[in-house]
Order: sequence, then structure tokens, then C-alpha cells
Amino acid sequence: MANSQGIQLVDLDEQGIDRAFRADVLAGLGQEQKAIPARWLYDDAGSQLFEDITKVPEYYPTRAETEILESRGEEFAEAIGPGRAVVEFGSGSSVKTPLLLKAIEPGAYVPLDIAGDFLRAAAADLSAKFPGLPVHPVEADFTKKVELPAEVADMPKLGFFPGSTIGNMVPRTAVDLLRSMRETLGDKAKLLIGMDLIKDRKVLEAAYDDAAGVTAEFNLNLLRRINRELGGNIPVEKFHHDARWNDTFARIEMHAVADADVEFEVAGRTFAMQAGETIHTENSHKFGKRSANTLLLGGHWTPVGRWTDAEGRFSVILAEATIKRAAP
Ligand code: AVI
Repeated sequence: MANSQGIQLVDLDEQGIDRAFRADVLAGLGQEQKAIPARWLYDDAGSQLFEDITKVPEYYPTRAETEILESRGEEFAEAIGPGRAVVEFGSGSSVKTPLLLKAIEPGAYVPLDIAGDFLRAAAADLSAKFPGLPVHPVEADFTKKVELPAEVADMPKLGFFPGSTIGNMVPRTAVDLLRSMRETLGDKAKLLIGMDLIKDRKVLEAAYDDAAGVTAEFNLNLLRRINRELGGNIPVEKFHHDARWNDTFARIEMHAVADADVEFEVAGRTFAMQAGETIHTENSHKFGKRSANTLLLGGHWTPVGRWTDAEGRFSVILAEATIKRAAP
């Protein structure tokens, strides 16, 4: 998971500190509304905590999307057709990816990821499950156009981006990513993408603030990571996790809220927060049918199919590469 979120090459300074992490944290804590990019939630501990989140009863997206992939295989096969190179953005889930590959008779599987270790492990796992399927892992930053292996050059492509990870990006970044995917996959491509749906705010807020406190741990782990890796002394015990629905942006926001006035240091710089002030740590955008379509269209993808789970909580959308035209 760190992989599909963690779009960064690790560049360490003389003291072994990740320069990009330090730069993002110092810039983020220096803003009036403190905010740190969500990708930093996924160190080893954070990635494990995210895995744990997918199993808590309140967090429905993983189960709802899996239900769709499990139950709609025949319809996917019909809509997608055989012989496509499935290009997965991120190293792949050991549960979801096999469900898709089993359903559609792919020509090859190409997982893309910036994190080589995750990538090789996922590729080996998949090869073992699908012995006849050519698997070509590519270590790359998929937020930019990626050169795909020569072996799949002549196959039509199917991009696969499950999990509603697109929802963790603000619309502008999401559109940039969709356009890069379009460039990577080419004119005849299709894209199968998971997008979580707008629903009762109580259900959403509970999904991001489970009773067992796993999501709270996931959120506060970021502050612990800052202390560990950036020589910080944030008093983590004086913060609590908050998940709140922002209706204007149609998103759940995670914040770490200071319970008292606090002062702390990170990487030699001093910061102060008043009681009630927050560090914004993640957005998880939710979509309606039309807002999902608008985002895809902005990314040069034309939606052609849509499936939801039985309870209507989550959608999986099939889109085709939009063909460029000079005029309406
Ligand atoms: C990875 N991503 C799609 C998750 C989500 O639902 O936005 C991350 C997450 N954050 C808290 N819980 C889950």
C-alpha cells in the first residue's frame, strides 16, 4: 500500500534523513492550517496499520469493492474482452488483482510501482497464482508517463486502479494522474477504477474513526514517524485523531488535533499549536455518479460502465481512453 500512495524516490542526506519527508513536514507545519501530504502515513508501521484498517467492521470500502470484483466477473469479461495487458497502478492487492485476472483472460500483467521491493514480491506472488500469464513488473513513478515493456507493445491495455486511491488526491492532482495514465496506456486503452461513493456522513465518519482505534493509530503514527525520523519531540499523547466530513469538497478529512497548547521541535525548528488547532493529514474524496464521470472526463477517460456493491456504497467504473478531437 505504501507503494500506490508513496510516489517518491528516497533521497537521504548525510544523516540518513529523507530530504523530501523533511521538506514536506517543515513546509506543512509552517502553514497557517498545518497539513502534511498523506503519502507520509505509509511507513512500514503505517502500511501495516492500513492493512488492519481494511479489516475493521466500520471500514467498508475494501469489502465492498472486493464484493463487486468477485460477483461481476462475467460482466467485466464481456465489457473488457480478452487479450489485454493489465497494467496495475501500484503493486497490486493479493485479493483484488487475482479476482480481475481470473475474470478476463488477460494477455499479460504489468504491475507499476516506485517501490521495487513491493513490486517484485507482488509480481512473484501473481506469477505463482497464474503460471501461464506473462508478468512484466516495471519500477517507475506512474504519476508521469511510463514506457511499458516491449513485450506488451502490441496488446491493448487495461489500466487497473482499485481501492479509491484516486480519492486521496485533490481533484487537480487526480486529473493530472488520470492524464498520465492515459498517456502511458495509449489510444485503445480502457481503465477500471474504484471510486468510493458519497453516503450518510455518520457511516463515512465511522469508517475513518473505528471503535477499535486502528485509524486513530494510523493517523497518530505519522506524528511518531516525524519524531523518529526527523528528530522531533511532538507530544503525541496530547493529540487525538479526528475524521470529519467536509461537504464542500465532498471528502473525509483526517486531522491530528492538539488537546492542549503545545510547543515542539522538528528537524531543529520550533513550532507551536494552540489547543484545538489541527494538523490535516489526509483527504479521502467521495463521489457521486456525475462527479466521478466529470473527474474521469477531465483526465481524458470516457466512462462506459459502472458497477456498485449490493448496498450501493462503492463503485467500480470502466472507462475508455477519450479520443482527441479538434472540435465538438
Ligand atoms: C488508501 N485509501 C484509499 C484509504 C482511504 O479510504 O482513503 C486510506 C485510509 N485512510 C484512513 N483509512 C483509510
